Amino acid sequence: MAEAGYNTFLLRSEDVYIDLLTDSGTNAMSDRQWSAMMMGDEAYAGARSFYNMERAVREIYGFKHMVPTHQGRGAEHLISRILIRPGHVIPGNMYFTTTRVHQEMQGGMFVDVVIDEAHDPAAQHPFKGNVDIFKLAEAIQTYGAQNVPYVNVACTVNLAGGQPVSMQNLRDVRELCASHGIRVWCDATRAVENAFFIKDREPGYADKPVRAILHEMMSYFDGCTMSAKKDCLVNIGGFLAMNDETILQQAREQVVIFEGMPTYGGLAGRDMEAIAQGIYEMVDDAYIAHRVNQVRYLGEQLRAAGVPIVEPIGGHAVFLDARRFLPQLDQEEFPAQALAAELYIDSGVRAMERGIVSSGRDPMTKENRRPKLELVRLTIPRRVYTDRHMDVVAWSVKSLYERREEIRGLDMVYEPPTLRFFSARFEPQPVGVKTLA
Ligand code: P70
Repeated sequence: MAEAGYNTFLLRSEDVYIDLLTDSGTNAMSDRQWSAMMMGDEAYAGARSFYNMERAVREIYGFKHMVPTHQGRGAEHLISRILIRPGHVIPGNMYFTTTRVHQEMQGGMFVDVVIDEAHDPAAQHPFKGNVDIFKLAEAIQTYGAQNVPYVNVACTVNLAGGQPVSMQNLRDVRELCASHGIRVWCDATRAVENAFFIKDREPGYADKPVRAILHEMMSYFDGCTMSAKKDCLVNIGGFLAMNDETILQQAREQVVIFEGMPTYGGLAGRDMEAIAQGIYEMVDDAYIAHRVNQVRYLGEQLRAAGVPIVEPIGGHAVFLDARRFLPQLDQEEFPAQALAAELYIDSGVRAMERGIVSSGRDPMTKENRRPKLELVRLTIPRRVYTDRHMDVVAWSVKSLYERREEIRGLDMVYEPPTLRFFSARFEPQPVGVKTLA
């Protein structure tokens, strides 16, 4: 851990026992996906594999057009370049790191319009990722509809703890935006998990297949950015999907500069085959129920032991609430970073900080942003681990909780200029610097 600068991103995976850093690209592919990969058409242009992926996106998501990208941030880059101009404001249901960076790089500003409950780890709400319609209306009024190129709605909301958005909320957002002529874009990275929560929690959806729920969700959007590395059960890939042909045209113009031809966007033909097959597998009701319930299985064990976690338990990860876990530490002593490091030292389980380090600095004031949520994310890859692995993780977290008073804070000794969490380095605070309360 010392060699890795107390940053779990800097560990070698060989040195990790159970890897819960992320569910991104860490999925196990099925026999059908592997065999589809053997059929990859590696033509430079117009590959059959592109048309297979396009067909899957049309059928399952329902958007007319699709441009592949190397991963989600590639799609974010394209849509930000196409729609955002300096001075624009992009309301969204909580920030996501890469999404916001691309908005800011185009001279835009992200405005948070998620409901207040999303920022409170203990608040109980079945759809904690919902957009606050009043906050959104206020933002449109304050900045003027002409300065809002689109509203970006993530389903589920990663940094709120994998929390879903309700179908009713999507309808309400659509209606409000339509009345102002504003587009609505989806970050569909984990939309299948969101669809499962709608089935589970929203009246009228219990008997509908997840596939139909996802399709209805997407019908309220003009398009989506997608990191296929999550829901689509692959190791690499993404896409930008839309109905509008002008945006398609612009996306095709941009993608050749940054990713590759519009029929491969930085992906190999075989990658597009694996995504196409994964898109059909991800909406299997039994699969997605198992996936979300495995996350719940880990979360329930921690909750039963009194460990502070974000509730309700989300779709892709269990989030430890580092503020309540380590109340002796100030946020500037990086409690979530310190807790993730301790977990690795205890059991070789790798988690990820999602707090003040991830949040970065305000581009204007250069001060640390101090997010309300100071979390450690235990992210479950799809189709990789058994519930026995989850038992080991629960055991280790519980043992840390029992000796939580001993855990010290960190000092940041190297800070890169952007997306600092990926490569920042830390050192434990010297003993005696801070006396424990
Ligand atoms: C994670 C990954 C990626 C992601 C996402 C949402 C809701 C877009 C993207 C970008 C990887 C990650 C990214 C930044 C910091 C830490 C980890 N999330 N929207 O582990 O997609 O990675 O394919 O470019 O969650 O949560 P991509």
